Amino acid sequence: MSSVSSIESIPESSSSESLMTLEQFIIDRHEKFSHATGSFARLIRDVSVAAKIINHNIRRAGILDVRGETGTVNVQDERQKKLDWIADRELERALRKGGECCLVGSEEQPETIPLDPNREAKERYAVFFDPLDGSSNTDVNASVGTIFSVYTLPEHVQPDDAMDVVLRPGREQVAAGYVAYGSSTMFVFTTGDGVNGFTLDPSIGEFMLSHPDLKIPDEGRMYSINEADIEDFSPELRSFLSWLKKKDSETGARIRARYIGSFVSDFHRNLLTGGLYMYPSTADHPQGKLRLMYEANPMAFLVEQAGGRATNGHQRILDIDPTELHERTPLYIGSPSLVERAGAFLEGRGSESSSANA
Ligand code: P6P
Repeated sequence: MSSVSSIESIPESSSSESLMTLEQFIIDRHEKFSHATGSFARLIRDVSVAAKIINHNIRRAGILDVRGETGTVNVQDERQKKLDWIADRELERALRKGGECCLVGSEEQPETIPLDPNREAKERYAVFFDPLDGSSNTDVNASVGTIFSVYTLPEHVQPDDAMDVVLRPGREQVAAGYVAYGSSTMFVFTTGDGVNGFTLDPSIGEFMLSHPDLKIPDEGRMYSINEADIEDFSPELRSFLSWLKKKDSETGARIRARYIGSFVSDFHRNLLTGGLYMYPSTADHPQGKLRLMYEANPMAFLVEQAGGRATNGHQRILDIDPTELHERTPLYIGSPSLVERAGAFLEGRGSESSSANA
């Protein structure tokens, strides 16, 4: 007969014993979701199923023939990676088969795509997504991500209505999230009631609640920007970058630069440790590079739910009225103190001699 102590020393075979799955979480919080309908729970499940399939392909990129390019150029005039195409296919397929979504808008598709829900869905969800952000990293085994944004179409809006009717300001989102395919695979999302992070347990194929109620630190330890473009930056932005590089007058500490060419990964690290991601207007991208509908808006919703800020340098991202599916925006997103400081500098109110807490 084994003694109790020896039984207690047996390690858990997976996280299932101690943590809650994504599906259990959604059911458990059902009544708390601002969109507490079974239809919404199924929609989030559909996105998570696509995430697991995308993860499966990414984790075997060197074995499966999924690296490299498709040989086509997407609507962004970017050479499409095979994994871009796979991720786009899996998200659209999961949402079409799930039957809860009536419209998708993808970075990889020129126009929005009306889907015919296979049953009379109580809610008419529209999902916008960047299927694989930072995909240039996939061939060099660096982190990438998926970003999604969820709206309910107003009664008067039909899925095949004109863009300026279908596209709503980010403040009208009912959910948003991302999947970070990093050293582990994480599913992080909000429904307007805080931000929660789930880590994929490959041994059971479930996303397990590992980061409940995420809040971004007010101060930042990292800043992310491609300083190769510094000659394109405004004098105000260059002044802000000089201020960022100063040692803290009291602690002597310095903020660190981290820029890995994947918005999701830079954003995720800044969300957990505090920090600021910036993609300003540049010569190659006068309107900024990040797309409003499926990159800036969902991450702005998330970061505000976690206590952070997101602006285009002057205006709250979530208040921008979109007119095109693929429109871009300058983006400053992360810890509130850093986003607000960036805004002060960009509006000529910053001083390089001011201390971090001034
Ligand atoms: P650059 C990836 O293409 C992306 O949209 C973001 O994920 C990333 O932060 C940025 O572009 C990198 O752009 O111009 O610095 O190479």
